[in-house]
Amino acid sequence: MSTRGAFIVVEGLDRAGKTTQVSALQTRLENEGILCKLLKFPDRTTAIGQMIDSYLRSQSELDDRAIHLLFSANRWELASTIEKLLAAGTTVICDRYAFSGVAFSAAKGLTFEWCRSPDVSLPAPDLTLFLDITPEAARSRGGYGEERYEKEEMQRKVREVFRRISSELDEASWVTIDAGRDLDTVADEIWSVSRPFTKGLSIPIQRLWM
Ligand code: Z5A
Repeated sequence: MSTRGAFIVVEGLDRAGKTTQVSALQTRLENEGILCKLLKFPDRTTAIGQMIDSYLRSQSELDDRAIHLLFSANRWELASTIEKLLAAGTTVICDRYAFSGVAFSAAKGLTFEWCRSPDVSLPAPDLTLFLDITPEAARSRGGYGEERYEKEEMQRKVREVFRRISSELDEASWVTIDAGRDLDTVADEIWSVSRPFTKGLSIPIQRLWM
């Protein structure tokens, strides 16, 4: 098999610096001449994404299971695009993915197994970088905002579910990064962990939770 691009996901709590760090990683990849594409979930630009956006802003109400399935459908909308990009040799960087889906819905009380099921067999990340930050440190970055889940108690529960997710995954594909440090230190660690993956992979695209 010829080489393909790597699928790198950045996960973490609110204010952990995901958006800042995916952008820094994209810049480093481009500077090295590595083809890359940056994606973000939820993708609020699609019809499904607009329903999610309205829910997150508390402009609409939805059953917990219904919103969970919409978040998953939002990923399935882009699954074939991700596969095509990887097959074409492009490194795909993704700001949040299915792990956030499980973490936030399970934190609300839905069962872990039920939360995972709609995302089973999505393209699996080759590497997930979990930006870990304490709720206290996150608060010091400007406090929680206006959106539905931006509350300290919710973020604490989400952090616990992320711990469970990481304990059940292959250690080589899930790397926890201390995101409470300064921006450049975090960016340097992300780069050193990601770099080997960006040379191209010769294994087939893996399937999530299979
Ligand atoms: N959600 C879900 O329920 N189910 C799903 O399936 C998915 C998501 C995919 C929206 O996500 C919500 O959807 C989210 C999970 C749920 N709810 N919550 N919480 P989103 O990704 O659109 O929004 P977000 O995660 O809340 O993004 P955010 O607030 O923008 O956080 P961030 O991207 O991690 O941080 P940032 O924007 O890069 O940085 C935040 C601030 O900190 C900013 O001022 C930076 O300049 C500063 N910063 C960043 N790094 C540092 C360092 N190292 N030191 C100091 N200051 C820093």
